[in-house]
Amino acid sequence: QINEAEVVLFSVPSYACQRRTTLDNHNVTLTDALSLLAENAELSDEDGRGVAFRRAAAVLKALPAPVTAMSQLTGLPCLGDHSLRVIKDILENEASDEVESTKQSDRFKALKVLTGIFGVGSKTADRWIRDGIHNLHQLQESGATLNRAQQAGLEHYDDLNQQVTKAEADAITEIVQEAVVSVLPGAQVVLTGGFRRGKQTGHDVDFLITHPEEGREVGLMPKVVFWLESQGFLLYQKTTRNSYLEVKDGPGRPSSNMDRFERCLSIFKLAKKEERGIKVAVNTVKTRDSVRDHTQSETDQNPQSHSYERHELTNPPAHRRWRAVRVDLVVSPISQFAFALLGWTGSKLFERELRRWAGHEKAMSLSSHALYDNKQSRYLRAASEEEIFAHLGLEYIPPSERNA
Ligand code: DGT
Ligand code: MG
Repeated sequence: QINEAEVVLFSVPSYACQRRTTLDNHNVTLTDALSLLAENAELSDEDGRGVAFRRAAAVLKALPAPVTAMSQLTGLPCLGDHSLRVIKDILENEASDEVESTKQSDRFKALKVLTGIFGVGSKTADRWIRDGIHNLHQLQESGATLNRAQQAGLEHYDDLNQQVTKAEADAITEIVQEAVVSVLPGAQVVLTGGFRRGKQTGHDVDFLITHPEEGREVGLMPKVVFWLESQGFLLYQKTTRNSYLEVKDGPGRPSSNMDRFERCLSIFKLAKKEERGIKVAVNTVKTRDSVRDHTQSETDQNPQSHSYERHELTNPPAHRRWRAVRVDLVVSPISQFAFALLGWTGSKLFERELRRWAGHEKAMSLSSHALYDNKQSRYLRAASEEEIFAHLGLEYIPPSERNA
């Protein structure tokens, strides 16, 4: 029995963008449980419930020590009845029945497997499940029509469901840098997403590209894509105008340079570690793969190098020397760069909370393009992330502390 006087009480501000959340999470069991319920809600098209669980998990991620008693949570924000019930179950019984039964449920398992295909969202997965498709085998047998992204997603399913390491992200950074500088000297490449926040693994690698002279970035994306494609680095790519958030951008009219904001969703063909460093490594790989010149003894000598092929369902070549990796490229004009950098660094919840803070507390609209002040009816300029936090009346939080 814990004496009340010994219980550590916690206190955190209510918006995640007011808090410092490092990767040092003292409540992994609790946050994993709440994140699983969030994921299940999101996959079931219940976004409101999903956000509630994400916010609750984020509060626990920001605590300086493990939670040991419910009484410690008194007064903490964002912990609704449902989340508190889950936390209580885990503190008392080491597990939550709801979390365990969700994890075991056929529907959740099927949604996970199907949305694990690049290009497949919860709506498509739900439709397939209603047609009796619960796994990749059934999908392949069903004759369902797949778009180009989904075909690529299915083909590289195992690779794309294996976490990308920091070393792989660094190797891809070098390739992207070479591509960008070759087609536009002086252009800059920044690693964003989870890796910028200091994560050691990720589901993809995110880049933001700009040029210090406004306007020079126009037309850059197709050239970069052409360079990468001609060097054999791309297994799939689709370039789109970025339309994310613009709809919700509020009263401010979208700025005229918005249509310059381009995004390329791609799948890279990354040579495995022992193959990297060889100039035009991928082309070498291709030749070697096609002539199948590798011997069994190579496999024995270097068992780890073939770990990517394990459980290969849809793409079974025996000894590939490369793996598929999801890579996102975004090009931004320098005038919007700070907003784009802040918007693409994440975490997703941190971003959502920044926008909620801006709207609810400051009557401002924040996007990856701009910050609009509704009271002054004007856009606020910023050349750095620090300036954006200052406009928002927030203490600056560095990327490594945005892991909400
Ligand atoms: P990961 O890749 O699973 O390790 O985790 P993150 O944090 O890198 O997440 P990711 O790659 O999905 O997205 C990176 C950040 O970019 C994320 O925090 C929010 C933002 N983001 C994602 N998709 C979009 C989009 O379509 N438009 C904009 N403006 N931002 C996006
Ligand atoms: Mg990412």
